[in-house]
Amino acid sequence: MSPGIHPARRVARAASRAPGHHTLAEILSQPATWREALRELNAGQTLARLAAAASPREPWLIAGCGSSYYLAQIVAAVWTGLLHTPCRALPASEILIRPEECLGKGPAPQSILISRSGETTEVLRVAELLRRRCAPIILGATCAAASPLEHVCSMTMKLATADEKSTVMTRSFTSLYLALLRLAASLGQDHALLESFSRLPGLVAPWLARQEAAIRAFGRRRKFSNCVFLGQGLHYWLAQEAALKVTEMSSSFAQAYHTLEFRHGPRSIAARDVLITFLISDDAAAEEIPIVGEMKALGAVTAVVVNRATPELRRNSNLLVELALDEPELARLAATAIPAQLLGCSIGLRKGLNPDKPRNLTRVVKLEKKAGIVPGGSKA
Ligand code: F1P
Repeated sequence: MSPGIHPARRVARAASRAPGHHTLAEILSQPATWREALRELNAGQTLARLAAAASPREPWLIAGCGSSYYLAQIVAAVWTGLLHTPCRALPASEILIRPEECLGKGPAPQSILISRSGETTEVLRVAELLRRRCAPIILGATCAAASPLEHVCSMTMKLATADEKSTVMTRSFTSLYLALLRLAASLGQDHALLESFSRLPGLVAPWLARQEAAIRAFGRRRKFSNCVFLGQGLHYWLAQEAALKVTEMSSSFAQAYHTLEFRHGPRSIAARDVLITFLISDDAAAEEIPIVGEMKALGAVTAVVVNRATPELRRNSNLLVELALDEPELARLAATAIPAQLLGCSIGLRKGLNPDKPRNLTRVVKLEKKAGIVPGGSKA
């Protein structure tokens, strides 16, 4: 035991070494982090520079890897709706493997590259490719205060306050989401959405304080052989991200489907040791809610994340997480992402793993320079 260290500091130091300490702290810090990250965005020049440079009604290309790719898919759907222009999301690897198919023959489209670290090789190489293909805008979206990404992008949105010690993306994911949502709400002049950003952190903080213990206890209580996440529309990509969180933090099998697609075959895996989590959307709730009861009848363990619960959901959910937020669904989506983060962390701890140091993972995926799909051997 180190002599001379104040007992309180000894306790704090021991706590900081506890498995999952950083990951859990980052998950629980999200409402406060969102407030700071949005303040950082408002204080920066990204919004003004983007508004000046963006071509309205021109398409956008949005790319990333891992969680940042799933975020790219969510942002592409949101930007398409708010800007009324086609926005397409792709994994960075696909653009490198099939540049002509992804970028067409002429100049590349205005683009957004999402990378928490700003160091992921595939993303950097897409940035170089977009420059060679004369993309009019290459907006980097990162949580790194300084990174190679900003040197290859034409402008960079940096949310350093949302960066993490952890390997797994949690608050960086939701903060980058809210910042990119804020940009589109401003460009698309969606005033109701714009007003929600200042309220959201103050509404989600007490909600999270009330919900987190029950969600974590639920993840610890049972042993699941498989975790399924279901969602329609935007929630499908949030379901993909949720499945990745559980896989990364707990080295567990997890997969995502469109909710109504689950009936067309995958439901064959419903069983007593399978957790099926429903991310209920506003516009498809009437079609999604009956499936919760169907899966419960097959013996599966059901968890539901919904804005307003119904008596049917209360009857058929083993875990019900109700947001009860009178805010636009696009703003609520950041809160909808949190239960799966907590589940992944608690399932990992239950398995005796350390979510702060996920098995087989590194915080950044860096590729050696070699011939093949990427420059140094790119076909582009
Ligand atoms: C992307 C990423 C993460 C994944 C892991 C490895 O990183 O693939 O999504 O969870 O941390 O890196 P980045 O490009 O967003 O830094």
